[in-house]
Amino acid sequence: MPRRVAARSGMALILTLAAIVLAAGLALFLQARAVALSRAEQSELLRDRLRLAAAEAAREALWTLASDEDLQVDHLGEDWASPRETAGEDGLSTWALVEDAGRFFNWNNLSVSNRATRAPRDILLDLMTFCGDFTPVVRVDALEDFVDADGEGSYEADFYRIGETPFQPPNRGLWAPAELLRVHAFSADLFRPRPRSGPDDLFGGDLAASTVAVPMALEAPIPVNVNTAGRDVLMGVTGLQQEAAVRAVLALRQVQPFESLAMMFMASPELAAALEGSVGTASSCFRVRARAAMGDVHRSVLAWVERDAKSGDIRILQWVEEGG
Ligand SMILES: [Ca+2]
Ligand SMILES: [Ca+2]
Repeated sequence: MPRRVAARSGMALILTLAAIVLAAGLALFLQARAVALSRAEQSELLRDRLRLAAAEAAREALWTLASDEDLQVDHLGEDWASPRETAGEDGLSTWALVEDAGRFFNWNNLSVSNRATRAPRDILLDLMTFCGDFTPVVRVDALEDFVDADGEGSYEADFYRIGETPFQPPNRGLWAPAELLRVHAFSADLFRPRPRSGPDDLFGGDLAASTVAVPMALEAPIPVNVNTAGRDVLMGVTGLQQEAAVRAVLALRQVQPFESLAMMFMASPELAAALEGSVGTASSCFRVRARAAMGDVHRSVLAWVERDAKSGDIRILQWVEEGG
């Protein structure tokens, strides 16, 4: 029956054609999938490579910090304080920077007190005023209760139990500056850079650039380092009446870093007395930021470390990796 054979042949042909089309489609699909997979694998490999390169850049920067020959004095002219950059032929670049905590005011200083002439809260009140916040008292009170160990105060557990999202204040130091936004009366606006009307603008300080949250339990406030702190921080620590003294400190340390507080006492007895217990000439906590990039992919590391004042040994307090 030729017709049936013909029909079968036709059917067979259609099936064969369909199979070929399907096979071709499958091959294309598999090929596309293989390319996609290998791209994913490649970018995974690149991210891993950048993560390692960023960690390595941070490690090298910390190595320089540990090799600091003078642990009694820390200033911006020392090797560890310079940013480090590398650029490989394959397009992989790294960058790392070590900064001492003494360059900034540590928010967590509010969790402890000492017998300093200027209490951490007084310093913070002046620093915030200097940064253009003219009603800092409520914020400083709230932060103090947030980070201090006890539960006595106006802004403790009872205060946060009401409201839309009740929570328990931690009664410990902040682990990251972002935690500040949970503290009553703090908002992101406080940390936005503001235009400064001039170099002598008395209320033009930059709060975000002047403060850190050192993730470490404290026995005493971390002192501000007179050799590394910027003008804004020094203005806060000395109080707003001491502008001339701050200018003198900045000028003197340009010539030679302060090797001891006695040296600062000779330069300005009044200032040295006002700052007793709040400042130092060396630092023990440091922040390292490192980044590795290739094209538009990067990985970064932010770490906090503590350096032993005698041996120079470095202990990692916090290590955070990020990437994009
Ligand atoms: Ca040093
Ligand atoms: Ca508390």
